[in-house]
Amino acid sequence: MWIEYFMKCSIVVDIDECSELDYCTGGTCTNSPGSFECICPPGFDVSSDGKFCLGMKHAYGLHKISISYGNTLLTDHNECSETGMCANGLCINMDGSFKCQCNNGYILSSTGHACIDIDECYENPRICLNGRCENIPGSYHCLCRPGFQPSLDGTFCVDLDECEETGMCDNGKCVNIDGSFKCVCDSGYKLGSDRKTCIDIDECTSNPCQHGRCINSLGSFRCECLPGFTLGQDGRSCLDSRKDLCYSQFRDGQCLNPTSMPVTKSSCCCCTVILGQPMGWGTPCQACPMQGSEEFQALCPHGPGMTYNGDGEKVALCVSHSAPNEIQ
Ligand SMILES: [Ca+2]
Ligand SMILES: [Ca+2]
Ligand SMILES: [Ca+2]
Repeated sequence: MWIEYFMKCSIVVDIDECSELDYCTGGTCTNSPGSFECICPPGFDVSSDGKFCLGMKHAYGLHKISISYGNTLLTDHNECSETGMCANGLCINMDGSFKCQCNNGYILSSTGHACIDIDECYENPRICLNGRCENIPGSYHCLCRPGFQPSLDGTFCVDLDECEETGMCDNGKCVNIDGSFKCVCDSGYKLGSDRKTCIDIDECTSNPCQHGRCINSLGSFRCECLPGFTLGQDGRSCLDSRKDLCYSQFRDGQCLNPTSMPVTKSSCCCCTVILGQPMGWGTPCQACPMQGSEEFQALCPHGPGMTYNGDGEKVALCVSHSAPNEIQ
């Protein structure tokens, strides 16, 4: 009945719906003769009958609207229900609006409808110090240079302490340096081709033992001298330095006719004049090596008549000593 009453009287008396009936609360209500227009604020939909702005009850606490629509739930337009909203983020619907809460590593696009990856490599040129930055969706990687490793938080590269690894620089000392390391090898060792182990130097390849035999050992070597020779203080030279009596004859295990002065073995035994039998030298007395033997060659490398060191005069002593025997 009351609706009919309004219709009849509208010709005469316009009702201002905007001020009298709480229509269009929260929106812009424009009264006109016999009607009105409701324009809702951005983000809010106007009800199908054009009288209300949906969802404005929350913003304004207006019970009259909810009463007018009974138990019908009135909401604003939910942008979050649309597909593709706030990609890489969380869409949060709000009365009359919405917002995108972006995931870590993402930033709001210019439209505000999506979250786009932050290119950390571009944003921060100093990122991934000592390495190369590789941008990935939502994050980035540091590809570290050789000798570096990612820092705990992964934002840059720190020196790798190679010396903490096992088996580094055996037989030497490992020295860590920025971006690398080096092995300082112990004496007698050299750096191996892998550059992280120290290997024994074979000193014998350079023939360090003069007139002796070289025996290589780990980290060192030694020279062994031939019988009758003594190793010099340098540990490398075998010297014919021992002096003892020289005998012009060695016969039946006996040494006969000694010199008056002790001489070295080569001064005695490298004689050229031998009476078909060996001479003798030393204590206990031993036979001199026979010419042509390997032992003679080692003792008298310069040949008969010359000492081990190539000195002919010293052998002359032996010659002069032997000469009378030859004459006899
Ligand atoms: Ca990124
Ligand atoms: Ca290092
Ligand atoms: Ca060695």
